[in-house]
Amino acid sequence: MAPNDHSVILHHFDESPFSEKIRLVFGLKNIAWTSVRISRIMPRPDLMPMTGGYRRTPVMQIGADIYCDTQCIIRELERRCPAPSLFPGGNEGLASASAMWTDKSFFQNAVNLVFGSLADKVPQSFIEDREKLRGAKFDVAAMKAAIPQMRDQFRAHVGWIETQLGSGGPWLGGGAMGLFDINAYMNIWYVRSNLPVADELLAQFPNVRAWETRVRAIGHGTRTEMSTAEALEIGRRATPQTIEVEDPHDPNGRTVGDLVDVRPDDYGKIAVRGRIVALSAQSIAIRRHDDLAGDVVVHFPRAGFLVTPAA
Ligand SMILES: N[C@@H](CCC(=O)N[C@@H](CS)C(=O)NCC(=O)O)C(=O)O
Repeated sequence: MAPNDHSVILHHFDESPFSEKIRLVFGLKNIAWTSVRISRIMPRPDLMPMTGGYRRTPVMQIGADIYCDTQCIIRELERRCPAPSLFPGGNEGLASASAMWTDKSFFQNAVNLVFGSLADKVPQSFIEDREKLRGAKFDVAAMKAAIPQMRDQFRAHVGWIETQLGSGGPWLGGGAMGLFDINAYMNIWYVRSNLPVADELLAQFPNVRAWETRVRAIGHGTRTEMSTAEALEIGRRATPQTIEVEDPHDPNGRTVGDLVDVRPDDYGKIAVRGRIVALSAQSIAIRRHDDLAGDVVVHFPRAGFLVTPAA
């Protein structure tokens, strides 16, 4: 059955840990979604017209509304599909803020551990692509040399999960699975998927191992495949659905209609330019036009992103 223009499309690749977070949200909420598999490295000629250059993975598309970054994707999924909630015991602030731990220091630790261990097996084309992404050397030899320290740090991060599960459980937020679990699980999944030594690294954490099995059992909802070209065509035909929302408390006096550049503050710092449609403390949506994608609205989170007036 052909998905309609308002179904949820995820642009992702199977090995992507950030995409695994979203696939688990689909599982938890039992969402039927459309999978568009993108290449692990650039170019992504059917996706860039819609994002305006944002190149990180995953990206969610609903018609001509494009959601960048897992923070933003998760917020939108919770809004559209509120049950079951990602915040079953409350704790929405804490669970959301946990991404600043899991997606940054914990993730960098896991990345260094994975690529340091794969070292010689990492293709040169991948290394070159990720150097462009980082704007810095992707030094697998240095990562290999740092494996002992990365193991120490990985153990410390996993130790927090073990302690938390031991003090309540069976989930990180208490009695039901939620975003806390999905955020924390991402890096464990990533290390497990890539390194046979994961068994040894996790051996001393019985709570974590039992919890991992419970998280995995949630699955990925119902997945249907679509090509990148079909997704672009859906974007081109659709009209963005985002309504205008001002933020009277914007610290910089920004307002709907302002022309701005939005970019990540850590890596993949490509600016996407557009006119503000909606603003809040946690989100910004900008309207842009592209010859291939037509009119689109691109959504970003605020934490971890820079918004600057377009020069
Ligand atoms: N903060 C972003 C990080 C996403 C991220 O770093 N994804 C990795 C893949 S898992 C990536 O973008 N790699 C480079 C690429 O796919 O172009 C998010 O939450 O979505």
